[in-house]
Amino acid sequence: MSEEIKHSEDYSASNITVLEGLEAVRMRPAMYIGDVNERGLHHLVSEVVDNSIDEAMAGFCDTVDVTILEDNSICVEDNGRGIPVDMHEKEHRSALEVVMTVLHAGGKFNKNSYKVSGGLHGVGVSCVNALSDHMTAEVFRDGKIYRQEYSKGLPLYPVKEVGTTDKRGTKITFHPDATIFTVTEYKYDTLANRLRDLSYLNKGIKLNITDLRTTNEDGSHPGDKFFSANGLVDFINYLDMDGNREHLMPEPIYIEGTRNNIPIEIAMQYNTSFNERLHSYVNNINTHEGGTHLEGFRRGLTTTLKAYADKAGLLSKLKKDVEIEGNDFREGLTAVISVKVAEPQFEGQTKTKLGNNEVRGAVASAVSEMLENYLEEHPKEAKMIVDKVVLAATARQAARKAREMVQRGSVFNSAGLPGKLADCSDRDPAKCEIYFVEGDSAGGSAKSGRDRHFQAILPLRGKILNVEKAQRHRAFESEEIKNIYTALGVTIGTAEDSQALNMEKLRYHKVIVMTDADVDGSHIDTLMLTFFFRYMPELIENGYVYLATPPLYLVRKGKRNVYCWTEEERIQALMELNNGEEKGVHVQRYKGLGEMNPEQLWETTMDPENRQLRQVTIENAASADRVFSMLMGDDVPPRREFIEQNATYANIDA
Ligand code: 0RA
Repeated sequence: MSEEIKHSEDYSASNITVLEGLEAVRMRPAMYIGDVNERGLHHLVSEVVDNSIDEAMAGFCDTVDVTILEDNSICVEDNGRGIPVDMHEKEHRSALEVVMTVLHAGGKFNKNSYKVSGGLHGVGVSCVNALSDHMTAEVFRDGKIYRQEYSKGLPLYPVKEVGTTDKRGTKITFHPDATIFTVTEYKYDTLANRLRDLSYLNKGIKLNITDLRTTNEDGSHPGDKFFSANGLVDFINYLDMDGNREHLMPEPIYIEGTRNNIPIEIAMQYNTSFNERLHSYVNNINTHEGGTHLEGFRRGLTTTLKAYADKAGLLSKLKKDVEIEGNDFREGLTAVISVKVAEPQFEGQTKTKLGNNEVRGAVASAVSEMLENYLEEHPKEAKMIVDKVVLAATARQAARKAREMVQRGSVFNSAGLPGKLADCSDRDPAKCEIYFVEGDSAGGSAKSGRDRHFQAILPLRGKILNVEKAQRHRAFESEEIKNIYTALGVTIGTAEDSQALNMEKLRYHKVIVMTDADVDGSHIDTLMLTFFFRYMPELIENGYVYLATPPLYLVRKGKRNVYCWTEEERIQALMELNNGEEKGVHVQRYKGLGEMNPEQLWETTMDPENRQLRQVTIENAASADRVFSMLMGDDVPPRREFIEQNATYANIDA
């Protein structure tokens, strides 16, 4: 057998494995990237950017440029060493081709730097390639430019030299395959927010984004440049820069070190608010659901602060019947925790909860040691923190009494439900919905119009409390908020966490806020979403929270009614019913839900067959957090500016 034949057999043999790998990704994309909707689409960018971040963290590059092209292709370019292009001995093709086409091949070339970043599933660039109808890889190395293109993951030609350059680096351009994804339009804010997070999580790297799809008045393109010299310390300051939080310390406490080979980085700061802001990351991935690193942080924080307070005799101010507990250390705390774990195990509903047990102790001991040092060296700050904790414990005592009220309930009917609740008859939560409706009159229409088998109605009287500005026990004293808890059937406190939401008895899996399509209505939406985000984030995480969308217009000619949700639909309806003429048709602008009769409300806004519910999701917890405190806080100028710039909830993808 000649050498040449043997070679080609090997080549085709390895091609078959490649094909099988790519086929698997295209058959079950969700298994690799989470989903094929907006989240998965944006996830592709993270996968590619993460490789460049790895190269930067290994010390070989300092800039990553992300460009959204006119056709929603994404280009990611770095100034690193460039992916090697030499022939791969066993595979008989270039290393670049292997990295780009073989599942999980990326790591093999990166022995020296152990891979710590990586997208949600760390699937690598070959997976992005498989899900792209077109991809181009360009490598700038040794003065030359190399190129290879692919379609659905398969090379269109072997790697070729296409010119000379004095640049160094790697440039990957891909266009997501519209036969795989339900949406293919990139959202600038989603990508920019992700890059901003990454710049704080990986200090020293310049991350730039440019959007070529639109042009500014001066001919330039919209874009942002993200760079952080101080990493998590800058992150804390950014998160709290909303005008509503006064920091208690001149600088955040910063902890950086390695325990049991686990790199750990933490920054924390106490402020004058009542909310806890805790963002945790594992290998640059936002762990929404927390996990062992967070447990370790809380344990280290609580034991160290408690021991310090005891030793310094600072707990004497505490009333006799008040016991200090873990949660008291969290009021007004902003903290970001970032750990790098070689083989992370992700668990939980959305696979964003760290499961590795070895991380808990490592973080706890790192926090204890470094925090102890800090407290010894900063007695003034230490006292301020302990005083705040004592105050929180005292307030919690009051809150507990209010909570007991919530659970006991005086305004409830014989079934222990709020008197204003028109409940449904079905008892299977998965089938049941509850509508929170603005105003008693719309509440009345909703009650008559609904399907009482599975739809419950709770009318809201006016605006609910702005929880962004209230202490927890004040919130629990509010009648409306008590009603919401009782109607939903949820309580506060689980076996693991006395503050967590107990959803075991949740009575509805669709929680729908229905308000007028006007300024007041959108204010109520925001108040309600703020409440759910701060007090019941588990509901949002599970995908249970929705906004109803009543139509804006009714266009009527004779017996034909057409409901319209947008201006375009109104014009379209005029075309269809009356050749575009205004005369001879009746156009009604709905200002409030109350203007619709029960049948119309059912037909347009409540009937599962016709209605358009908007599911509330949180695509980036850090930005959502800022958005809520900005929208609901005291500081009006930034809020106005924000609302002007963002017609919809920017990061609360409702
Ligand atoms: C492994 C080895 C070398 C470079 C890279 C990986 C690399 C991969 C990516 C992916 C995106 N950008 C990247 N930049 C570099 C080079 C090893 C050497 O030159 O000795």
